[in-house]
Amino acid sequence: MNVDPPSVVFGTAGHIDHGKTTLLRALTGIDADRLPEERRRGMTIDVGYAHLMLSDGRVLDFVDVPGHDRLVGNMLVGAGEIDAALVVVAADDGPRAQTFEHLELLDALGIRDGVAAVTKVDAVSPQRVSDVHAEVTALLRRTTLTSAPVISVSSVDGAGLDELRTRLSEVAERVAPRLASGAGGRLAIDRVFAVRGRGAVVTGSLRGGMVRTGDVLRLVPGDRDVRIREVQVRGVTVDASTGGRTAFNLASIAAADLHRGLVLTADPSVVASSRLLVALRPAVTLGSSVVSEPAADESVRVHIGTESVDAIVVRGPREAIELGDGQTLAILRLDRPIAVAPGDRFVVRRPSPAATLAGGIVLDTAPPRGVSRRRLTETRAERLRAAIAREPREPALVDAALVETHGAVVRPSGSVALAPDVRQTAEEHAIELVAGRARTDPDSPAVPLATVRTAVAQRLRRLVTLPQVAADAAARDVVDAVVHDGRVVRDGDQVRDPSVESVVAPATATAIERLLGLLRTPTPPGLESAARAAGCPPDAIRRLETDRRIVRLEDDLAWEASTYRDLARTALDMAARAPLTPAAYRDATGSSRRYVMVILEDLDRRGLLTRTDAGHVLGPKARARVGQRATSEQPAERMPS
Ligand SMILES: Nc1nc2c(ncn2[C@@H]2O[C@H](COP(=O)(O)OP(=O)(O)OP(=O)(O)O)[C@@H](O)[C@H]2O)c(=O)[nH]1
Ligand SMILES: [Mg+2]
Repeated sequence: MNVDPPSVVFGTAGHIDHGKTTLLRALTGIDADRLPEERRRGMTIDVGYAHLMLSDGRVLDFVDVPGHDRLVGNMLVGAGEIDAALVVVAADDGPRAQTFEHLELLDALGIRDGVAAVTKVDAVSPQRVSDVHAEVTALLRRTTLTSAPVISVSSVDGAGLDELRTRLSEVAERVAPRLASGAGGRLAIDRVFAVRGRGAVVTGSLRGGMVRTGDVLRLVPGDRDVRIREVQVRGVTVDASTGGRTAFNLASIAAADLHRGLVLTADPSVVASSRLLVALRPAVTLGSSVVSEPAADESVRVHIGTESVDAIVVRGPREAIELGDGQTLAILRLDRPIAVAPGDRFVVRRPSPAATLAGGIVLDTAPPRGVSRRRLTETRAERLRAAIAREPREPALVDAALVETHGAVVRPSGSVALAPDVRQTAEEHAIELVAGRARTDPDSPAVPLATVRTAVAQRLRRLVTLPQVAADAAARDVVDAVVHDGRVVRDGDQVRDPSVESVVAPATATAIERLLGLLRTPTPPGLESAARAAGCPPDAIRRLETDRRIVRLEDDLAWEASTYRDLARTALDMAARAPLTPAAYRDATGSSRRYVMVILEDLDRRGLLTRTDAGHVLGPKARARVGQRATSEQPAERMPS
């Protein structure tokens, strides 16, 4: 397969008419102003694209943006998909409003790599060039682009272009290793075309992994599967793209169903969400306007990837947490769900009067609700932020930090990851429950497994936000763990404290066994007289009943549990074949009418049998069970082909 390494994408930035598009044309020979209106008016309106083939075969991609102050939204579409910046300042004009504004936005997005070009040096004096050069250097110092080199160029006579190419190439070399790995390809759509006879084509900057022809990607939001019919990189059909400017021809989806801002991805961490836990950093102010941080519950516009959406910054008491570096925690409540993943960078702007308020990074795309919100402490938030900002990203660290802040995370498989402190509390609860029984009731220290699991599940749901099914699964796991490491001993479907065996009064244990022996028959004696004969105290009988070791259907009538189960199974087996009469059941079990009537009534009541004139037939509950068994046990040759 013939694939190139991922290319670094540079985004232009700078004031209107400062020569961004002209510089790209001089560097690459490509006119990024492709719209007729752009060519007519000599200005960039929407994002444009160009690329530069270096002498060593590497390719640099460029996203060109408009400098017009009213088109800052389009500037942010471009800036949302770049790895590095090409900041352009005209030598005649010097830094102007959108120079400041674009630098603020790049800073908010955390763009640290790039080059600045002072253009139009052919039109001014050398002194002017060196003044503007110094001004630009000083400006960059105040932003994340603090170490970007400043190069003086002329797109008219070509002065400085070789040096600019060299610097761009150096930046690309430094940035490229960051692009190599990822959890799966991801392309934020910036353009959509309907191509006659071929369907929908989308373009964007691919990141995070390779995408091949024939791959199926998820379209987010919507979670629709979309097959990649064809991959193009800079207009050439290829087997796969590893990253950089990429176009996909998509099968079985109409262009009308696609738009800028949607994401195509194989990365499972990209989800549709409208509620995000984020770390915000106040925007740097380079222009004259002084801007305050977004106030709590202030309406703002959030720009993320090629998407933008209205949002509210929520900073409730739980989120009132200061992180390091002047960052603060907040919840962004978006107007609608957008595609987002932990680690995504974004810009928060105030629509009117227009201002950049903050930059930020997404920490959690499904922040805790309910009791788990209590877990959001400064330590945990900072640990999560550090794990997400770390380069290269260690998914295991991020995952551990998320489990820590939520307390419990349900995996796609249905299993539950518990934070260490939650697991410990749950384990201690199980152990204490069993030990408590040994203390308060030494004669009968065993606790049914089901009782312990239920108690642990309840405890878990008081500690962390978990659906019941997940809490049950987690509780099962916790009890298994304490059994496994010997802190609780399991006997069949009962558990007991490891220390109690010797503590049980032997006399009581013998009495219990004797009573169970007496009840291990289809026709047990009266319970009261049997207990007396066995020497079994009343509280031991109650315990046998709650622990389901006996089945008590009347005050004075009980069977040993497994004996009763056998009798019930016989009834159901017979009823499955033909309506079951009390007489036939009595004969089959060697019982008497008094006993079988009690059992049949019990089975009727539980829906396992239904009484008809002809006899008892399988009830709704039993039919459901038989049905399940029949499906799962159906032999393969009888499966419809
Ligand atoms: N003399 C001279 N003129 C230049 C140079 N670079 C650009 N220009 C002129 O400056 C004008 C604006 O150039 P563009 O490249 O369209 O500027 P831009 O930054 O892309 O503008 P927007 O896309 O609208 O933000 C054009 O008339 C160019 O010919 C240069 O190096 N020297
Ligand atoms: Mg332009």
